[in-house]
Amino acid sequence: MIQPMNDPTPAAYRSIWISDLHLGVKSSRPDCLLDFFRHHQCDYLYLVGDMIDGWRLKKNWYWDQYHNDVIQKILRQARKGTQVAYIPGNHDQFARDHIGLRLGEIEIHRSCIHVTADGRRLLILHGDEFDSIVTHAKWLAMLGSGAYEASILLNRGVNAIREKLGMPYWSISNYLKQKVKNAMQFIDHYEHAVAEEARQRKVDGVVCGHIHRADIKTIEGIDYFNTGDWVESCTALVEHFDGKMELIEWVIPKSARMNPPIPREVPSASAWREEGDTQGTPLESVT
Ligand SMILES: [Mn+2]
Repeated sequence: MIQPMNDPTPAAYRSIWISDLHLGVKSSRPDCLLDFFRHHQCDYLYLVGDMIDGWRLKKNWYWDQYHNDVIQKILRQARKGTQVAYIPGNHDQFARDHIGLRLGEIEIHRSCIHVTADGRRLLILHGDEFDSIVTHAKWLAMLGSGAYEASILLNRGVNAIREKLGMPYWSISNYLKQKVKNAMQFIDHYEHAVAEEARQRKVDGVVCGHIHRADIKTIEGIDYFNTGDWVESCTALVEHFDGKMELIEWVIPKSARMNPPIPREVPSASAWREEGDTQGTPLESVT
């Protein structure tokens, strides 16, 4: 049984951004996020996408009491006056059918603008839009590269010889090195594509998620913030009352973790849909 705990006095922030909780996936950490919300409160809460992993509805769907509790906690914050905006991502894109509507007290946007206490305008989006740009750019870059052609030919030759000799060979270290290099290149290209979008929309910065890599940095004069995720890293982006931005990594020591969750019945996607269909005031959305 889950023990009720007395809520501590939470630290107050002007804004909090979280993303990539992936509820429905077993590795999701709603218990961590629940604990984070017990210790942190804010005036503006942004849910920056992939909160629910609809892609898992058909197989390997996982749902326990923490999943319910964390949703309840967010809804309760909204009722108590926190302004909550939900920007669906690619894993919860079913909610993108409800852009401009309200889910209870929660506004649903495709993307939106947040103005910080010190007057900076930040574009808030999930960020999966930039996957194709990155992939396309990578493909173009690779196609024009003689080294790429050569490596493919060489690889073919090596494979053919290996096959004839009946010698299995697998250079795992080369494989991994390449994997890491590609991942780093992808992240770099992705971040630049997102920052470029912010520049074109004439804002000062951008807050996104999607790549599960929390970061605060400046990319060619644009403030880039990535909220990270609640699957591995458990990170939130916060804005202090003076507009200062900070990343918080929320780790619960194993010994302090709550008791194992109780498995619950799977909620259907249609139930979620119906809830989103409730009438609400259409809000201005940046698209
Ligand atoms: Mn995503």
